[in-house]
Amino acid sequence: MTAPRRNYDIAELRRLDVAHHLPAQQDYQLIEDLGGSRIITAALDRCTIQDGDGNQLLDGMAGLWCVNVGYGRDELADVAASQMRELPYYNTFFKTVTPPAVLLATKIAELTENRLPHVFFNTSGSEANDTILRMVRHYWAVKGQPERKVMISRHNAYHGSTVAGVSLGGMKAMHAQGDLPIPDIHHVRQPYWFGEGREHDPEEFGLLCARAIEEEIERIGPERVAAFIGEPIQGAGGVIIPPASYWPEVERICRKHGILLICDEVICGFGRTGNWWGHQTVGVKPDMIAMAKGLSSGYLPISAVAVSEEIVSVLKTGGDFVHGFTYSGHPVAAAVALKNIEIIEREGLVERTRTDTGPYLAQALQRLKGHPLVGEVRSCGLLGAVEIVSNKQTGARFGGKEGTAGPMVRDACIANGLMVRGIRDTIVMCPPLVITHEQIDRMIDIIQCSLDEAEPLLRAGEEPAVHEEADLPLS
Ligand code: PXG
Repeated sequence: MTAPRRNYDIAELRRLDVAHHLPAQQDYQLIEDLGGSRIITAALDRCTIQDGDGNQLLDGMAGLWCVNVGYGRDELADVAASQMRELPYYNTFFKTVTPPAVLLATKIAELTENRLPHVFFNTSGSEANDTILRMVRHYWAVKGQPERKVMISRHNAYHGSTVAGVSLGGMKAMHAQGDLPIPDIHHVRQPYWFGEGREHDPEEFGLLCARAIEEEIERIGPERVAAFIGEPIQGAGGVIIPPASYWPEVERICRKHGILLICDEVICGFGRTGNWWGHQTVGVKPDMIAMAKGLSSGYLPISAVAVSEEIVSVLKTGGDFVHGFTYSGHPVAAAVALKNIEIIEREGLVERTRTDTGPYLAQALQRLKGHPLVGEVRSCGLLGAVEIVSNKQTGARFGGKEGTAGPMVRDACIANGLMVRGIRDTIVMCPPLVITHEQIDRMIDIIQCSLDEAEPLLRAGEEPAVHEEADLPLS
């Protein structure tokens, strides 16, 4: 790590932050009342970041579910600089392309074992899902079934923040702003066993949730349904790991009704669940996937949609697909993504997640199971979650209402040197794939002592002082 440390005037930056910068998914007034956001100034090693007050934080979230290879990769900086010098920009419109875009598309196709051999580039996960929505509807129109428009998704899914992303997503608080979802997007129940299915056997519950999709298809009329889209494991919804029965049944239902199956791999891709793709972990073969985040480990913004031969062969009969972005296939981002994938391969990070760190995290989480506040721990690869309850037997939440405990324990974790996310009553984690055993132990120890610290406050029924700080109003 060769980056120079800069001497920022943090107080002034916080003042300017309040005066001029509008943060993502926040209550602007709350940020002003707090005197500005926490300013993250540097990465100290692969898994540690530092804020402007000099606090060091173990990054249990890999940034925002994205820094898979960890911070401080000089190789990625070098490849970006050399591509910028050679060709900083060119586009993929009007019969042109650049070498990194072609090579990255080829590499992604290879990572899907050539089952999804065609790749369209964008810059964010949201844009990838916008591309999917337009491409799916256009595909059916070209195929002579323009009435197949309906996309089925799940409540509490996260597919992004653009109009299509929010609409495909199932976040009520996001739908409430901007008059969304757009027409012909339907949402069905999520396979959240701990939150919504404990009266059932988990595998039965998985089948029940999958069949909710079929019921919706029958209600709408199969001839009107274009596709089902889902995250193999819901991330922003609270690391919801479906029972093993769920996804194979979803696939069976999609195939039976001739509906496209789409996986949003924005979080689950690039080794996160112990395979290259989350869909491999849950055992299905989608027709299209969206990817972003781990594609470049967040070093530069880039996303992609990988598409089956069948879909592209139909699109080829439809003339121009009039869709594309200025930065589709950006050569610098593509060069960084290629090098990032090379690092994941060279260091065996997918296998390490599957056979070493993933199982180690699963075992370490077991230490929290006996805590009086912990209702369930779950993990898959290096995605983990801890459910916080007031009553272990009944699973009741604090104050009789959902949503206060996660952000409170999260704040305690940050104060204790660990960055995690608090989503409703869940603490979730998604560390860099290079995290060590020692760091996993430290992460679990900090969560444990933060639960201890939060318990008396939660039991006293106190409103958490900063309960909404830095958390999505996801519901
Ligand atoms: N799909 C999935 C599965 C995601 O997790 C997106 C699409 C959108 O990606 P972009 O690059 O457009 O942000 C995401 C992003 C959270 C949180 O609160 C999660 C995401 C974004 C912002 C906040 O955990 N995931």
